This record gives sequence, C-alpha cells and structure tokens, in this order.
Amino acid sequence: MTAPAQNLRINPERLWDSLMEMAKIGPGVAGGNNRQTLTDFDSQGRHLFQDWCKAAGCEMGLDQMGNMFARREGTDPEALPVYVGSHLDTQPTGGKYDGVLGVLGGLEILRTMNDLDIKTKHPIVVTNWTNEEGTRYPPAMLASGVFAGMHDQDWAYDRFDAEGKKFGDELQRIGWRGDEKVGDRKMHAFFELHIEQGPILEAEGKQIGVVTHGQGLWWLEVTLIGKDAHTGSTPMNMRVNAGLGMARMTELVHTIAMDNQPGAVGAIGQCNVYPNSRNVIPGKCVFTIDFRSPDLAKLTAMRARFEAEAAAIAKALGLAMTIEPVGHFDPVTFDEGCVTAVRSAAERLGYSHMDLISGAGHDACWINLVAPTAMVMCPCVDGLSHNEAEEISKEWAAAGADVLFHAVIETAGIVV
Ligand code: HGY
Ligand code: MN
Ligand code: MN
Repeated sequence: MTAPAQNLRINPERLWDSLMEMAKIGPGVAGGNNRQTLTDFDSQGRHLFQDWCKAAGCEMGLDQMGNMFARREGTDPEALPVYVGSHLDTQPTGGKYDGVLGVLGGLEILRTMNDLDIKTKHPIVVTNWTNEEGTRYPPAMLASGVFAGMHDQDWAYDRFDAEGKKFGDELQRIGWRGDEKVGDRKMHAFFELHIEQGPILEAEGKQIGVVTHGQGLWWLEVTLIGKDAHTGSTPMNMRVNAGLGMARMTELVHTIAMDNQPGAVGAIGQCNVYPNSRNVIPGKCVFTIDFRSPDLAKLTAMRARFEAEAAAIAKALGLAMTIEPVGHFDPVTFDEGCVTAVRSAAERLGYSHMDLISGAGHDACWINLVAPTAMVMCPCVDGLSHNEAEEISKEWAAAGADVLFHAVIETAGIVV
C-alpha cells in the first residue's frame, strides 16, 4: 500500500468549526451537550451531519437501528469499503467531543479528499452509530452491538427508558429508522477517532494514543427490597433498610476495584431510592455497578466476588436482592495491521504517540468482532469526560484527524 505523503493534512479550522456547529445542537446547562439518543436533538444532529455529507458528495445509507453510513465511492466499487466513524449521541451532561470528534473527523477526511482530488481503490464510509452512550437505553454501544451480532434487534427495540418509551418506537418517531438490514454491510476495515477520556496522554505529553486494546466491562443492575417505614419511630433493630444495603455495596464495589489494582475500576453511577422521602426508610433501591478491567480473569473474578459478598450483606440486613447483567463485553485486542497503520501514520506525521489501552468502551470494541479495527485517541484536558467541562485543543483534534486520515486512505489504497 502506498503511504500518504507526509504533508497530507486535514483542514483543522473546518474540522473545529464543524465541531462547534454540532455543539450548538442539544446544548447542556454548563457549556457541554445534552443530545441524548433518539431525542429531537439527536435527530437535528443527524440532519446536520446528513446535510454535510451530501454536500460532500456522499450517498447516505440508514439501517434498521438508525446507524448512518455516508459513502464516498472508490475506483473499485466492488471493493469492501473502509469504514470510519463513532457516535453523535451524548451523555445528559456530556461534552462537545466524545464521539462527535470521530464522526466529524471522518467527514473531514472526505472533505479533504475532495479538496485534493484524492482517489482510493476502496470506497470510504463515514458512520454514526446509534446510542453509543447507553444512558437512556442501556447497554452502551447498543446499535453497533446489534450490527456485530451481539444483541438481538427485537430485544434492542424493546429496551425502554425511564419514561417507559421503547427504543424502536422512539427511533420511528424521530424518523431515523431505516430499511437496511443491520449487519449486512461487510467492511475492509474500521477506524475510530476518540478523545481518550482519561489523563494518560496529557500527563505523558503525547499527542496521539495508538489504541492496542480496550478494557472489558460488566454493568450489573442491583435491586434491593427492604421495607418502607417511619425514620423516626422505627427502632433501629426493626429496620429493613435498602439504603443501608446500597451504601455497603457501594463501598464493596470500590474495595473490589482497589483490591485488583493495577488495571481495574469500579463505581456506581446510577442509583434510585424509593420512595425517596426524607422521613421514610428506603424500602427499595435500584443501582447499576460498572466494573472494568483489561484482564478477563480479573473482570470475571470481580463480578463473582461482588455477587458473593453482596448476598452476605443482603442476608445480614434482611434484604431481598436481584442482580441483572445489563451490559457486558470482554476485553478487546485490536487488529495488528490496523494498529500499525495508526502508529506509522503518527510517526510519518511527526506526532508524539504511545500505545494505549482504552478505558472507555467504544463502538470499535464491537466492530472489532466483524472487521479489522483500530482506534486513534487524542488527549483531553485533565482527562475529563462525561462532564460538560470536557475540553480538547484545536491542535489535538487536528493531530488525531490527521492520523485517522492517513490510516484510512492508506488502508483504502491511494490511487496515484
Ligand atoms: O461507557 C463507556 O465506556 C462509553 O462512554 N459508552
Ligand atoms: Mn464515546
Ligand atoms: Mn461517552
């Protein structure tokens, strides 16, 4: 494969302007975004992306999970396309770059190819994967998971949000439920550019993360049933306090993660207390545990230890408990050839770089099961993400997009 010339770069100003334009859709309350999946804001963002892709001369495909595929033809229309993309949906208190940089970085590649009249043998397809965040509709990476055959589509359609609205109905309502069968598309390769969402690259002074692996994950939804009772008149020895159970299990999650250092994390990010009244002992608590590790044995052992020790806590407090897995994927090893394309691009372009394990889950983690896949990462300020204060520099965005550009067109086969 012909390597791209060292001076081939994307247009950093245009990329940044597009990021800022997309950030106007679904504004948060503190400078970030709340563009949750299948909301009207998600639909607006999709329309803007589609308009930009059509202006760049692309055909837009849409599948039954709402995944969007903007295709730029290659010289060989029969060749399997190189896919590049990420997600446009955000957390409720999300940043402007999580996912969006990967979708608009892919679009910037096509725009630059148009500017410079670059042709490739393989077509290139820029992708927006539906519901990567998994907040409104767990699990995360739902649509890329259906695409990779890890989730059944009808099961995905039946997922419901806190208001009881079903995924399939909301996708239909916003008008982005396509006809294309999910997963029929075959890929030559898939690349995803993403902010690191952690502190390593910035702390090491590196511009590029060459992502070799991704952490595995378990999301466990725990329901504790105790007994609502008066907080004032109920003797301490007569209480069946689900809130106390949740507190002890929160500490247990942290202890299990700390006992598995280095390379394990655990927290409870979502919890609901019922009836949530100041003078009622909680009779019910529902909360989700997020365990992660790059080591499959550790990840499996963390889940098993929690289930055993949580059962003892529940028994001691007289609580009924159920634990339902609501999200999982094993640790990921990305494709060596694609990872090498990323690493050699960073070297050719003169960007400082280091190998990295992704702490966060990404659509690439599922697509890696069905196509040769790799990721490019850029730093983010203080490693902060899933927070409206998420920030990157224009230079970091440009460096990440340049590396993505080189890896994609080299893999797609530059036609000289
Ligand atoms: O949870 C994750 O790792 C991703 O941000 N959805
Ligand atoms: Mn993301
Ligand atoms: Mn995210």
